[in-house]
Amino acid sequence: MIVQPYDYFLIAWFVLAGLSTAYVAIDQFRNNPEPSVMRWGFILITLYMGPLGLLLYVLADKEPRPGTHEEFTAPLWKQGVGSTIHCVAGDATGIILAAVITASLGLPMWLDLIVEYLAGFSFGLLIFQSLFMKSMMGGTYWENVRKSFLAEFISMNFMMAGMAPVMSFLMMGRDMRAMVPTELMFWGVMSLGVIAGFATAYPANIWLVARSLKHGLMTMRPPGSRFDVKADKAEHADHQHDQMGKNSGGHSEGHGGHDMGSDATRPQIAALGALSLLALFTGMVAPANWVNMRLSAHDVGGLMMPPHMVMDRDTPADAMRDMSYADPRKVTASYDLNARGDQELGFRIENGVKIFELTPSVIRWTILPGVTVDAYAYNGQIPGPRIHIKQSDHVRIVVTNQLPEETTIHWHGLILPNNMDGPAVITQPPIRPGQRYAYEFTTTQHGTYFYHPHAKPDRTQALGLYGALIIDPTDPADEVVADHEYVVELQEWLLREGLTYPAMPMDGMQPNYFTINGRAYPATETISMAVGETLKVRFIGTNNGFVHPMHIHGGPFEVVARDGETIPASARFLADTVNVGPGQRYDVVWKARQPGKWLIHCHISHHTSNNNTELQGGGGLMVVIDVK
Ligand SMILES: [Cu+2]
Repeated sequence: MIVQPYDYFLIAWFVLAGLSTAYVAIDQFRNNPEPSVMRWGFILITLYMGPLGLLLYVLADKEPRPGTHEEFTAPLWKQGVGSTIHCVAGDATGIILAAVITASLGLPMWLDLIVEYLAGFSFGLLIFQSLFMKSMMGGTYWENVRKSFLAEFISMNFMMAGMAPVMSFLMMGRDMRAMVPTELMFWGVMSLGVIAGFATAYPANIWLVARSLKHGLMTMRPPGSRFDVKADKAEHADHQHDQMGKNSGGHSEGHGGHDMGSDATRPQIAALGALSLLALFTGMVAPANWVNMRLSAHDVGGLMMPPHMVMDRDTPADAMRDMSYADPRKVTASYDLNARGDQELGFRIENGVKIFELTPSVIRWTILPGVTVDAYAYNGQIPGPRIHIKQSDHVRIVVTNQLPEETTIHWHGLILPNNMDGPAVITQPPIRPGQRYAYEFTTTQHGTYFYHPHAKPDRTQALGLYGALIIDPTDPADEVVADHEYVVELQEWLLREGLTYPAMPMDGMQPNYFTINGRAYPATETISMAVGETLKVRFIGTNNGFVHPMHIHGGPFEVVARDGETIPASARFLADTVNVGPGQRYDVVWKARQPGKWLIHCHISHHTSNNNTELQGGGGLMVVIDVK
């Protein structure tokens, strides 16, 4: 599924890569007079480098007209391409196979790179260079290994010097789908890595091939085959050492191949070898200055980080998992503006016990016209359904975890048995995905409470898990009554590039949307009342990050309860703003003194904007009281 715009590019890229590879494969075997090892080299390279591989093939290797391959491939730059392809095809195959295996095993990134290097080098040297070339070069297998070792070593070092940082930075970058072989992003990074490796290995290959230390492109015209065409101008290519088999249609005649006959000096080879090692070391080690190379695909594979989140070489996997997006591919239902959160939750009664069901799952919720969040929600609602019970009720709340991660529920402010309190690990094992857990207690208090997860609440509550718990007193005289009642549940959201991250008060994680009861103004509800009537607002700090100074226009309100506890009449006080901190509740009674549109809003002005924009006079934490 498409998560980011570049996913479209990746799909297009791999379609092109597939078509390009098919073309190269067909053309190589039908029309190009080359030894099989080079055919496979170009086919693999085109598979890895897509249209770029095709471009290299047609520019440097594809015989333009019958009998011209020798002459066409003679220029040094083309020989360098052939030499690089020969190396990269084998090395990259080894590296990619190793990368798939190390990702599955969950090896840390630094070890991945070492295994990949060894696998790439081994595959390139032992299979692609020595095994596939033996039939053409003659000699024993181990002679071939020995003779091609140095050139392959230098080329591989430069190749990995280019490929390693691409893998490190992109796999451990924002989009860590790149660590998972079942994701297109993984293969995109591999492609880009091979392209980078090709580019860094190419200059050295030019020199190696010019100094007869490595093979370039070759022509092969077996007698009697359809390639057995007299090459008309093949003599022009005589300066190329490795125009092996030209005109003869046969195998090496000894002037190419591994009979180096190179004029390169030992100091030259040593210097190039040393430089290749330095490049290799830099490419393998330098990224560790920026990314945490100790992490593995098992730790962080598939995560997506918000832009500008602080991510450095010390950031642990746990922090990355905590701050990763709500995966849109795990969304099970979508809700538009007609859906409502905070709906009173129905129950059944068994043996005098009120039984409620809460099922957290991943949903898509509309907070504004055209603005959706991928959220964690109880029963497909944001806020979660309102549990409305009576003081002295015996309740059982059965939780079925349909989230992709662990959860628990904490009943904020309630007096209950310790093992019903909810803190994961501390009072209960977390409820794993797919598991059920029942909370059971008898309420003794009354007032405004709420529930929320206590397993990674900084992540999962920030993604939408919270709901009101309103408990009516057994003695109606204990209730502070008003003509109207409105519950305000606050929330902060971080929505970037169409993806939802858990908002947190830390760098890169600050929220940019704010909701009351799951909607941002102007999509919030309007409260209708008449002059002279009273409104009881129950403010609930269901949010995680900020103290919201909640203010009501049109005159002061009376603060009648705090944190569920009714304030004695003599101690109640007038105010026009209450600081509603995370977890806090304030019940206030406001009187409509004059007709008109009066606002309830947060007094941190940024919180009354939607991604810093204002619409119809504001945004975010704003509700209109329409007094007639
Ligand atoms: Cu605020």
